[in-house]
Amino acid sequence: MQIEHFTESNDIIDNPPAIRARLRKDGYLFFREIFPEEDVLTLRRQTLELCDEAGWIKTNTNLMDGITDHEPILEGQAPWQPVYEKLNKLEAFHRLKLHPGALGVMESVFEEEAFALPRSIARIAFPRDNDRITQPHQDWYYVRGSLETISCWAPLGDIPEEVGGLMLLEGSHKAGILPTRAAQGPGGNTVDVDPDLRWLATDYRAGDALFFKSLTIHGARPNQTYDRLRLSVDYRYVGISHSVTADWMLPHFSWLGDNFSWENLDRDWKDQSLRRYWEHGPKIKTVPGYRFSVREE
Ligand SMILES: O=C(O)CCC(=O)C(=O)O
Repeated sequence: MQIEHFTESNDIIDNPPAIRARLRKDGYLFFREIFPEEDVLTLRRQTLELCDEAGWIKTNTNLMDGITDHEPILEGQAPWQPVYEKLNKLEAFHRLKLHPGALGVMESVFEEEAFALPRSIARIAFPRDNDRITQPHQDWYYVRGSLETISCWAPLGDIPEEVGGLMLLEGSHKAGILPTRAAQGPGGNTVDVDPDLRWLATDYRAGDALFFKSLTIHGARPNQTYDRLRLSVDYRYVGISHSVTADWMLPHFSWLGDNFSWENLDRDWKDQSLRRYWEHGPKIKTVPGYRFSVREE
């Protein structure tokens, strides 16, 4: 499959009309250095420490290289759950999405205050598992609420092309809401892809952020290495006047029970302004819960 590179939008970051026009045209915005590299690498280290505790990191290797010799584990599976619970307890994981760099871009897009959906998502994608990577899909299927919701995908550390990362189908948001069908991998669904459109990706670096519309088709690129974990986060944003699906006010995998409740996850947080930040800011409207069926459960 031919994959070309994203257009970088750093040159228009201070030009909100140009940002909106590009998002409308291409269905995505890609920026270098939106998040501070140091914050991203701290979160990478903390995540890899959890992987190490779980026995997923190869002994006598540099932790920050994220080298594994463990059999692949897919999100949702039993051994993944305690790791993800601990990851969800990390303040840095939830704080990153509130960085002014990302919020600033979102305010340019929405032309009003931006709201980061409380649910944060992290991916620990194993090598040697390419039959179960995220298949091409539209986030609308999972997120609902406002059709204008923007997803932000960010690498936790450098992700060279051979390690994979996210690829996106340029201009695919113009096709409307597409029918889904069951597929392997995170999310468990896929859509048909217009062969006339171009797949885009890049050599990701710590601090990069890829923003895209809820109808823009995207999926994971295969991890062609034998031993490198691919770590990333994905966050969602709306304008403060938009609506959010009630489910997205809850942690990711909240359907597994109390371990994935805010009461459990944010109990020991030191930063009180981060803890349930949506309860002390302007109120966001919610719409009834929609929960897709999770095949990995
Ligand atoms: O990182 C992945 O494999 C999936 C991410 C994704 O689909 C998203 O950010 O919407």
